[in-house]
Formats: sequence, C-alpha cells, structure tokens
Amino acid sequence: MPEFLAHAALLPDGWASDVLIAVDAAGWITEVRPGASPGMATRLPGVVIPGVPNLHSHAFQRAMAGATERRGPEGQDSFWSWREVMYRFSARLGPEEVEAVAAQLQVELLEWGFTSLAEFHYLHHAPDGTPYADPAEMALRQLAAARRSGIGITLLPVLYRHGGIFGVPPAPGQRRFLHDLDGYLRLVEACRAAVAGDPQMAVGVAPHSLRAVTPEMLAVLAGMAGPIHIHVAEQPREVAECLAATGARPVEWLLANLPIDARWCLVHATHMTVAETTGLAATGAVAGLCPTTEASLGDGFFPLPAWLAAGGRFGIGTDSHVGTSARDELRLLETGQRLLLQSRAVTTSDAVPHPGRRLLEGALAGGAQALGRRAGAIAPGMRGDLVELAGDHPSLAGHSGDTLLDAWIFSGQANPIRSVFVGGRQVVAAGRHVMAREIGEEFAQVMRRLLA
Ligand code: NGQ
Ligand code: ZN
Repeated sequence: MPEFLAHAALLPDGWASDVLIAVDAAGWITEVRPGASPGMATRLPGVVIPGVPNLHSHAFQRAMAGATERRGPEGQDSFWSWREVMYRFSARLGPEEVEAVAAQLQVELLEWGFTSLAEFHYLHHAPDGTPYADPAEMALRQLAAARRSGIGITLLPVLYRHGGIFGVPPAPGQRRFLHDLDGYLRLVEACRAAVAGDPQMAVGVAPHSLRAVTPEMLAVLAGMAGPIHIHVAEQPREVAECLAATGARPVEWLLANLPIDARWCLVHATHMTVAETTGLAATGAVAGLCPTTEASLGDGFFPLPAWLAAGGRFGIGTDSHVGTSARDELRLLETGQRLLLQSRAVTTSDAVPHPGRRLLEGALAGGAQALGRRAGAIAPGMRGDLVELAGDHPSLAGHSGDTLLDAWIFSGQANPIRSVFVGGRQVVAAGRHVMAREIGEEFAQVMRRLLA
C-alpha cells in the first residue's frame, strides 16, 4: 500500500505542507494528513497537485498533428477542408497503428500532467466500413494502450450514423465510423464488459454531434448511464445548418429537446448566444474546452466570462493533440480570452484572484465530472492521481502556493513535472514516462510507415 509524503500539496481547502497521502492497493486515497513526519513514506520533495483529467481525445489524430498545415484547394484552409484531410489520413490506420499511436499519446499526456483521459472513439471499422472480426477491436485497442501507459480512461464509444442535421446520408470518408443503433448498443455492452471491475476504467456514451445522429437516437442515448459527451456548435456552419433544419441553434435545440444535466459534457460549445450560455450553465453540464485544437482549427472563442459568471463548469481536453500539455491548454484558455477582450487575469474572482489556481481547480472538478471518475482532488475516496512539480525547476524556483501555479501555467517552455502517479502507481519518474522508450520506438516505426 503506497504512502507518500508531499513537501507541499494542494488540498481541497488549500495549500498544506508535509502531507501524508496513503493510497490502497486498488488505487484509492485512504488518508490525507498534513503536518506528518516521514516514517516509511516515499518522499515527494516538490509541490503535489491532483492529476488533471483530459476530457476530450481522438487518439488517432496524434499521428497527424503537424501534418495538415497546408493551404487548401479552396485557396484558404478551413475546419471543413482539415476534416477531409483527417478522413483520408484515418484510412491508413489499422488496429495495430491505433494502439501504438494511442500509447504514445498517453505517455505524452502523462508526462505533461494529465492522469486520465476521455477517449471519444469513433474509428470503429475497417477502411471500407466492414466491421472487424471482433466489432469492438478498435475500442479494445484504446483500453490496451491505457493498460500499458497506466493512464486512467473513460472510453466513450461514439454513435455516428449520418452526415448532417438531421439524417443527411453519410459521406464515403465517414464509412469507418458508422453504426445502426443496435450495433452501437452491442459495442457499448462489449466495452462495459471489458472494463468491469477495473477502477482505472469507465465507459460512457457519445452521440458524435447533431450532424451524425437523429433526435430518436439522442433520446435513447440520453436515457443510458453517463457520462454523455457530444460535440456541439464548434463552427458557425453547424449553427447555420441547425437553424435551417430545425429553426433552433445547436445548444438551443439540445436544451429544448433533451434532459441536459450534470451527466453531460458539451464539447466546444463555442458559438452560443447569451441565453444559450446562461441556460446551459444552469444545467450543471460541463463545457469541454480544447483550446489548442480550437485555435488550430480556427473555431472561435468560447464565451468564458459569461459562462463563469453564470456558474458554468468547464474542463479541458487536447482533442486533436496538436498540444499534449495540461499547462498549455490552461494557458491558452486564459490568454486567448486576453487577446479577445484586451484584458488580463480573466479567469479569476474576488475569492480566487490568481488565474492559475482558478483554471486548475475548475479543470480538475469539471474534468472529473465529465469522466465520471472520482478524481481531481487529493482527498480520501478519490483516485490516487498525483502530479509532482519540481519546486527547484528554473521556471518555478522561489515561488510557492498560488504564484507557483501561475508560474507553472503562464511562464516558460520547459516541463517542470518530475513525477506522476495514477491510482498510486508511478508512471513518470524524473520527468520521463517509465515506458517512454519502448512505446516511443514502436510509435516512430508506425509513423515512418504512415508518412512514407
Ligand atoms: C472529430 N474533431 O470528430 O474528430 C471532430 C471533427 C466533425 C473536432 N471537432 C469532425 N475537433 O466534427 O465532424
Ligand atoms: Zn472532438
């Protein structure tokens, strides 16, 4: 049964020193005691914070990060031309490639402070759309990668049926993603069976977007055990198509037609009116914000100040994985708003005047809620997901408490994360994932094949 003694740690009611953290064999925190003496505990001489849940990932897209930066045929590139490139690229990936890419991604996420991941998984079938011999093969590869990397995972098998709102036929590039409702429900069952009894893993459901399912399908999924994730209102074109088809904007339609509540995570939710923003915030649903991907794809700015003023919950995800760092997502979430509003320290309140603390605590609570994982706080009953920042790292030296979080999030390019534990098990030591080398070599081989 691992025991740690943190020199300093961020607890639910604030900073504490010499904190004993005991974790049981199943990975749950059993005791947290500040002012403890070391005894036999493993010493963590740095500053320990809860590991950050990553609430949105398409793992396979890690293999195309950096490979889509090109002017498109229409003169300018866009989200929609990027999507065509993504479809073509995804056709090259089979089960082995998907597992190797996912494992490398998870290694990077762990090294940069994420300890759990919501995998929004829709690359289900062979390139021509035929199911694999085991229709759950690709989903099981995500779990296999997570078992190797040690990251906690909430697998979200995605229901994808159509190519536009509501019931537009799918395009050929979408063949690999498609299910009918029965096939989808069988996949969810298979995923649930595969994670049963494993406290590191959970399964939720995910209608891909209003563009990919029907209202009837949404009603069925809304009645299932959560979490429930859906992409929504990421691009103005989706808003326009939804208005044309239904007379309502996407978030407006969801609020009017489904029992949106705290089980839901609405990914992006970029384009909302004030009424949609306050209406959605009041449901307790989490806004799944993916700042580096949203910047990369030219999505626009999430209405963060209005969302926070309405008591809205948020978490962060790395989505297409052009970034893989919790620090960078939090940094851009705040600095993007600064560019937009010509202001500073946007994500703050009278009670929490430091943006680093407000951003981190928001992403911990919202991320844990969106993953359905008892995590995101160093407290008994939570997962033993811990990140140790090296207090003597040049980007943190001399800082402590909330200003240390600000220094971590808002300054420097190097990575001051020294060690990472998931469910009490060490996965990063001296800044490196314990399997970085072998997983990295396999990934490099796959990438040479893919990009050849
Ligand atoms: C996806 N990704 O499913 O991978 C989406 C693009 C779509 C992001 N939105 C495709 N970042 O929304 O149709
Ligand atoms: Zn996405």
